[in-house]
Amino acid sequence: MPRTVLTYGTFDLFHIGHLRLLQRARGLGDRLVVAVSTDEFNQVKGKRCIIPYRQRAEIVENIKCVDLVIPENTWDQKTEDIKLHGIDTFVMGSDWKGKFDFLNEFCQVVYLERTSKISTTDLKQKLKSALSVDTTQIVQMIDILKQLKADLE
Ligand code: C2G
Repeated sequence: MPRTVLTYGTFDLFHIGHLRLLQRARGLGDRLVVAVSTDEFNQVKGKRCIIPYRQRAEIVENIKCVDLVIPENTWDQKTEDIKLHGIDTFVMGSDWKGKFDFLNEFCQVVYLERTSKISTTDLKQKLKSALSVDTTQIVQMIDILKQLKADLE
């Protein structure tokens, strides 16, 4: 009997950590179902995404090791999803260790070690610092340009 694996995530600014998690999850079975958190549900989780749900779902859908993408709308849908899709193994990254042990009643629960040194939060931070320019510098530049213009007149 083919084994079906299920995992959940936001997958915002898709990176190597996400890819490795999906590849290893798929390696635990023959078919991989991925529930991608909707933008509305992320608000419930206190997360604001850069990439909107439709695009995150399309990106995950087109990852080779992914067989089906479903929306994640609530915390409580997991038991229903497990029954609906005939799930054998539920997988999450180690940052969720122990949080979903209650699902052992319905299927095997596996936590996979996170990929180190990469996260969406870090990427956002790096982008922010790269984009944040020092306002005093801007003011100085404007002064120099004004002076230059005055000199040229
Ligand atoms: N992940 C990983 N290594 C990283 C970053 C993330 O293995 N460096 C894993 C996470 O552990 C998770 C998956 O990639 O299993 C998706 O991560 P997120 O998009 O951050 O998912 P999250 O917002 O935590 O959503 O109901 C559960 C939630 O929807 C999980």
